[in-house]
Amino acid sequence: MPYSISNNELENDLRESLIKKSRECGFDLIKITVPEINKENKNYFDQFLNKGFHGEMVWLESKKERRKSPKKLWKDVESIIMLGINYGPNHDPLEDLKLTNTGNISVYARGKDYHDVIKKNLKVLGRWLVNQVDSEIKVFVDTAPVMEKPLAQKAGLGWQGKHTNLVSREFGSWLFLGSIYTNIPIRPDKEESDHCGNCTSCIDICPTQAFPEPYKLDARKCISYLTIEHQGIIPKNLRSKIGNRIYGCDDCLAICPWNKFAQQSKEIKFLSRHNSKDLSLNQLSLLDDKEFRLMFSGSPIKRIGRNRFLRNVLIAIGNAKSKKSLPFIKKNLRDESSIVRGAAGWAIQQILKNNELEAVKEKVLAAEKDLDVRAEWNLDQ
Ligand code: B12
Ligand code: SF4
Ligand code: SF4
Repeated sequence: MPYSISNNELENDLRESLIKKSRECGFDLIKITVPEINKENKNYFDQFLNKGFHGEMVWLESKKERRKSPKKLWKDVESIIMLGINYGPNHDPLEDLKLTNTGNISVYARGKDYHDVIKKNLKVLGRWLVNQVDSEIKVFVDTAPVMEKPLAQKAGLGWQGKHTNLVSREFGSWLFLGSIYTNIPIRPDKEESDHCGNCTSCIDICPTQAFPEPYKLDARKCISYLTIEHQGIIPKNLRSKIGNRIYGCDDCLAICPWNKFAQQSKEIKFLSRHNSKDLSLNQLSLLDDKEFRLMFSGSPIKRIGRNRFLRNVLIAIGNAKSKKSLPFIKKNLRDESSIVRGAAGWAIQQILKNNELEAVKEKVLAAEKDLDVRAEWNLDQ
């Protein structure tokens, strides 16, 4: 029997059923809010763009009005149902940074692509809602112009910590977000308040000092941006800070003291599909396009493509400084992609001493006449 939400008692029934159904659909948290972004968040977002902190992510700017105003994205929206799925790891990801010859993939990207998993769950829940109440819905996860973190805080799922991500009392830093926009008004939940206190752990641990101030991120310096969103060569001054992180970064998330409440994810699709042997940096540096696509099919990593991925792997190889990697680097000095050759040129310089470098330099450069490698070795400057 469909619900009518014209009186409180029936609305309470609907809320209870919605919460129950959201659990069946795999969500760990659900709260409801009004379709408005707080004024301060809108101002902070404008400041972020004006300072150029978004770097190459021009899509943040191009749809900024829709991002700042849910009604501009969909004029009929009356309520936003914010949902969270816990993707908590089974161990401390900071430990993986010690395995310098192994590529470190951030926790969110170790399993199946969360966009696909969450979108599917959102659609099932949304369809269920439409069957209960005469309504329309739209579902979003990550890629639409939706300010998910401010909306999640407004709904009460958690608060935006000084690292700018949403922290949950129940799940710490490890929560993916998704939303269902609906044209029915549902009583909103209470906004969550900030519980960071005097803590500055996330700011202090950041390898690239990407936070100019608490709660503000200069994405251009963030390893997550550099290894995932940034398309060209990675600025030289930041390469050594990247360590073995070949896709994303978790340091500011992992250090948060609220993770003492974190729990391992129940969603098996988020379990890591790789073991450390698969992620040997030298082996990864051999992947051609077909092998890359096969290895990362269904994973968010596939999105950045083989060349950007190899660029990251070669930078990590340079940071590991193992002479065993030399043949792998040399092979990549001849790669078809200029960003791969450039990263290989940088990596070899991290491993060979100046006199050793001299010995191979002329040989490699004479054979290749490669502008990218020449530029890396400062020969044309
Ligand atoms: C662009 C983007 C990125 C960019 C920029 C990140 C950023 N912090 O802006 C990059 C590529 C760097 C990135 C990295 C990551 N991302 Co991302 N990303 C997004 C995306 C698409 C948009 C975020 C956005 O609008 N940024 C613009 C800035 C201005 O907004 P903001 O971060 O909310 O900034 C607010 C605060 O800074 C605050 N503020 C500013 N100044 C001040 C001052 C004071 C005093 C106060 C109180 C507040 C305050 O106001 C700002 C506006 O609301 C969202 C999905 C979505 N549609 O929302 C996912 C999303 C934020 N990313 C996510 C994840 C998981 C990550 C990574 C952890 C992935 C990884 N392991 O590598 C890292 C974390 C890095 C970090 N410390 O933020 C999740 C976060 C989930 C959560 N629990 O919060 C999201 C929500 C995707 C999802 N659906 O789950 N991401
Ligand atoms: S994800 Fe890494 S690089 Fe980015 S802000 Fe957090 S600690 Fe810094
Ligand atoms: S590490 Fe500390 S400052 Fe950063 S989000 Fe967690 S509680 Fe807040």
